[in-house]
Amino acid sequence: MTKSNKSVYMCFSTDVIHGGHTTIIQKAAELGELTIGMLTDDVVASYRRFPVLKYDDRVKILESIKGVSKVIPQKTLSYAENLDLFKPDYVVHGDDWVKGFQEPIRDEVIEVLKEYGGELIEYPYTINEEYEKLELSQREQLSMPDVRRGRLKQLLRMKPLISVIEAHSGITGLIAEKTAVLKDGKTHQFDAMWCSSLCDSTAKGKPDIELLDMSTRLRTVDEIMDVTTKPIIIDVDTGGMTEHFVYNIRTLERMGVSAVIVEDKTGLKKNSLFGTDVEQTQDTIENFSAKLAAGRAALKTKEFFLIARIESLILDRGMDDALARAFAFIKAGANGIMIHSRKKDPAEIFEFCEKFRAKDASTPLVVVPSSFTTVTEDEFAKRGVNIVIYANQLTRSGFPAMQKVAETILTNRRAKEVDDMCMPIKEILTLIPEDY
Ligand code: SPV
Ligand code: MG
Repeated sequence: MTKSNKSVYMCFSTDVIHGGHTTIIQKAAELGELTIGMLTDDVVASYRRFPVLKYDDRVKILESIKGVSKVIPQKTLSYAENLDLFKPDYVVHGDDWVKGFQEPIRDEVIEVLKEYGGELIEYPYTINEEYEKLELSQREQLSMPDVRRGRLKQLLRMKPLISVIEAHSGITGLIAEKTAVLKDGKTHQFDAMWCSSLCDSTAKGKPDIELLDMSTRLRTVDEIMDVTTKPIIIDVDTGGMTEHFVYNIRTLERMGVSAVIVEDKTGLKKNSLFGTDVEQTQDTIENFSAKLAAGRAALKTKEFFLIARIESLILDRGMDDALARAFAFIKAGANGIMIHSRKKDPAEIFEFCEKFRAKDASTPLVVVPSSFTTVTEDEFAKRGVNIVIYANQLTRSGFPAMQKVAETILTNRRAKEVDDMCMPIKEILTLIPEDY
């Protein structure tokens, strides 16, 4: 076929270029002048996995391939914006998107093409074991401590808001790693995992009073790390004695954890959501600042976050106290602030964000909306929040489901009545692929 004056469009995201890609690029280039829409890093991270090669490098590679005329950014998974702009005669894709996750994207492409008389051309997609192995090795790289640790910082640069869900075991880690939804042409995945003291303790049938020792907490982190690639933020409660805290955070940093959140309480820690119903003691600004400074000095990398958690609103100590602490803790060495509240009304959280951001435009701000659940991520982002942690929802949803099944079996003295409440046997057997 000779090259015509037609225009052709393809979308790429990959950081592993293989023969399958170059073959389809060649075929597309034979149809006309080929433009590649390269998915931006934030889109790749939300749809597939964190890109090992960043946007600029991926563009350079594609530009150097014979047949590619130019490479432009595609800023959403949806092709609509670029198709409207360039109105290519052809869109080329492998036929692997006919079914599955990308089906609605394909449907939209067909619709947009129909509007101006463009055509979709699909070539058979070849599954090649070598390519699959390449992809797997990229994923393995992402799980290595040095790569994983730095990804939280990279994500904060890439996206206005990081969405984090709790994980307390291998299986909840996999849910955090793999759950994805497609909505309005955009994909959503959790960016990172929260290793919650509440959920880690609950999973072991223990109260959330800093009872689990650090070895047990590290074991949970290791279990999650073993089967996932996303960054981990760990809740280290009060951090314990400063002399122990400095060792523990260095261990976490070396393991590839990206951030610790340490709260400004002292003595016997109780869960914050008890508020003032139980006795809880807030540390002094001086003591806690000294703990943070010691922690900062112990760390080895620039990419690790030491996030100070402020309990002033939880303990009804007021906004001024919360703000004074935030600025003092940053001065002492914290490079992130978590502000907590147990109120359903987000007003005090919003007020803190506004007053904090008036003086500090860049330090990452973290919230845990367990009580103020009505606020959307977009709203948080507008108010200057950088990290939203869904701290306990997997535990709170899994536990009642199991309890109901246990009660139903006891009531009926057989398992038939719970058949529909349970995942089919076949699915549980294949839930975890053996080659993960
Ligand atoms: C946790 O998840 O363990 C937390 C957050 O510390 S909260 O339970 O809201 O205090
Ligand atoms: Mg906790």
